[in-house]
Parts: sequence; C-alpha cells; structure tokens
Amino acid sequence: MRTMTSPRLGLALLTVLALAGRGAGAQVDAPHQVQLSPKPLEKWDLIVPLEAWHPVGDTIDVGGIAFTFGAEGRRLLIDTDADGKPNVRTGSSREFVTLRGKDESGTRFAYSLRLRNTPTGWAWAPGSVMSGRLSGRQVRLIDRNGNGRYDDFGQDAIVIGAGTAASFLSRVINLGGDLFNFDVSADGRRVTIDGFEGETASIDVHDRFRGKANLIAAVFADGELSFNAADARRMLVPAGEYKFISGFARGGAETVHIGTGQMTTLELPAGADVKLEWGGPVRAEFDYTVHGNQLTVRPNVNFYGSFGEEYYTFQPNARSPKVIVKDKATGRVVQSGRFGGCCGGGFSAFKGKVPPGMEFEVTIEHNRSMFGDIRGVARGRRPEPIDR
Ligand SMILES: [Ca+2]
Ligand SMILES: [Ca+2]
Repeated sequence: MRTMTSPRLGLALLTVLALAGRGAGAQVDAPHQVQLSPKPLEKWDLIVPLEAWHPVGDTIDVGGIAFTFGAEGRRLLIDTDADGKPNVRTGSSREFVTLRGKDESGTRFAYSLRLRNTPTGWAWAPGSVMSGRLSGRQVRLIDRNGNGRYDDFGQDAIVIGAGTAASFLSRVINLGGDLFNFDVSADGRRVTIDGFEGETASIDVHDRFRGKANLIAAVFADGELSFNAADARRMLVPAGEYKFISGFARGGAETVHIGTGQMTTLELPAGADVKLEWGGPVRAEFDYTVHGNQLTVRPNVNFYGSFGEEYYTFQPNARSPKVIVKDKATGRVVQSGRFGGCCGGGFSAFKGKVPPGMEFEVTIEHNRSMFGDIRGVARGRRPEPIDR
C-alpha cells in the first residue's frame, strides 16, 4: 500500500540552502571502545523503525541456546533458563519474560521478550536493549530483527542520546553533532567508534515541517547508514542517497506514524544543507465502487503530506472522515455521511445510494488538529465487484 509511485515530488520541493563544499567530518580520534550491558525495558517506550513482531514458534535462539516454547490452551509455557523444564506460564494476552543463559564464551546474558497474543497466535518483539554510555551519551541497541545478535547493520536498531526514537543500526553514527564510524560485537557487549572521514551533508526536518506537531522520529537510510534526523535541528550525515523509512510525530494528545508513502529518494550530495519541506497540507486518497446504484467507499484512505510522505494510525482516532457525494452537473449534495465504527476496530465502509445515470463525484472531508482541514480526492472508481 505504501509504495513509491510518484516521481513528481523530487528535488523540486527541497530547499538547498547552501553548497558550502564542506568536506571531512569530525576530527579523527583514536578508536574508542565501551562496554554495553543488557537492560530490560518492561515499560517499552522506544519507537523502532518498521518494528517487527515475530511469530512465536517452538524455540527462540539467543546466545547459541534454543529456548523452548510450548502451548497450554491460550497460555505459553516457556523454559526461560534452558534447563529443559518449562518454568514460566504466561497470562492469556500479554507477558514480559527474560531468557537467561551463558553464551559460548561462558558469559552470562539476559534477553527479554515482549509477548502478545494476537488473532493469529502469539508474537514477540525484543523487550531489552544493550545499553551503555558513549562520550557521555546514552546508547541503546535493539535486536530489531530478533535473531539474538546486535550487529545486523541496516536491520537492527540504535537509539542515541536521551530520546526514545531509534534509527536502523548504522555504520556511521552522529554523536553530539560529530560523525563516527561505529562497530559492535554480535553479543552487543563491545562497541567501537572512531572519527569518520568523508563527504558530509546535513538535513533539517524540523524547520519547514508544516503541522502542529513535534517530530520525534524521522528515520532515513542509505544502505547500512541510518539516522534519526529528528534528533537534531540540523543533522550532519555522510553524503548519500537516502530513503525515508519511517517517522513519528506528537501534537498535544495526538500522535501519528509517518511512512514512506510516495516519497522519492532524498539526494544529499557532499556539502548539501537541506531543509525538508513536508507536513501539511495533507490530502486524502481513496477508492470507491458502484454496483447498480449502490455506492461503497471503503475506509482504507491514505493520507499524504506535501512531500509525498504518508500519515497513518492517527491516535486518538476521533471522528471518522466525512464522505460527500455531489451531482457533477449541479454541484448539489446527493449523499453525505461518515464511515462507521471507530476507535480500535478501525472504520467500516460508507454505503450510499446514487441516482441511476447521474454523473457524480465523491470527496472526503476530514480534520486533524495537527494538520487542520484535509481534503480527499478519489483515486477513481474501481471495477465493480463480482456479485455475492
Ligand atoms: Ca527451566
Ligand atoms: Ca539482530
């Protein structure tokens, strides 16, 4: 659904303020190594790009040990210390457990899981991080892809500083405004940094974001490089061709996720100093079908920002979008109403009648405190469904 389809939003909307020709990045320091240690986060508050929940199978492998999982009705039986006997019986909906063992080198480890029961069975995501301090700043690593290792660049995740939003695990990190090469051991215990040398560029995602919201996450990636550009007013990165991965914004009590949508590649050539123009005005796109005189507008509406980025999962869900059907010839409203349902279960389709033979147009009106009025245009009438 969130595919790159539109090439029309390219560099045109970018404001390239200066090509200062900035060359080398941070000064080169001697390699610096620090130790990280596991930290459970039972009240998980980290925002992980494209966070994955993995189906619970018979085992989960961490540190060379296969921890076994069994079922007892709607509950799970888990052998969290790998002694061959299940010792944790979960509740029926969610659980937080910590697996413990010794890895091949004899080092004790702990690895926590967030577990939840879904309509398709139990699923898990990491519930602990490898945590430590690097040049005075907190660094936390997340085994995002759930393989028990912390060194999957471009797949695992890292949070740098006091914020809560992660980028993908990156070969280069921005620590307090300077760039460093970054390496980590598979067990996540040893992190090494040294000064990055290379062409750089910078991106500011805040200054020209239109919306009553604070950007918490704006994650970009170029191969094994990734940054949460929302972490700084002006984020210094290695020059490259970045793809927007995901974002998160909060305005008052309202939150929203941001997806790639129709965004194209973001060129950050050496020396570029880019302010991203995005956010509002937001437009909605939707489909409808007509069967006889029965009009159906499905609630899978897409909301796109001015750079093509997509906004989804607004919380709280508030009132559903309004659907308006007008006679094309006279502009008269012949039908209006809202999607049904709300809040948690998602919206249900709007169904209405259109007079036979009438040329009509369907629009959507919506309002979000972050973006104000949102207008919706139909992508077009879809083929009529087969009779059921
Ligand atoms: Ca056991
Ligand atoms: Ca991993």
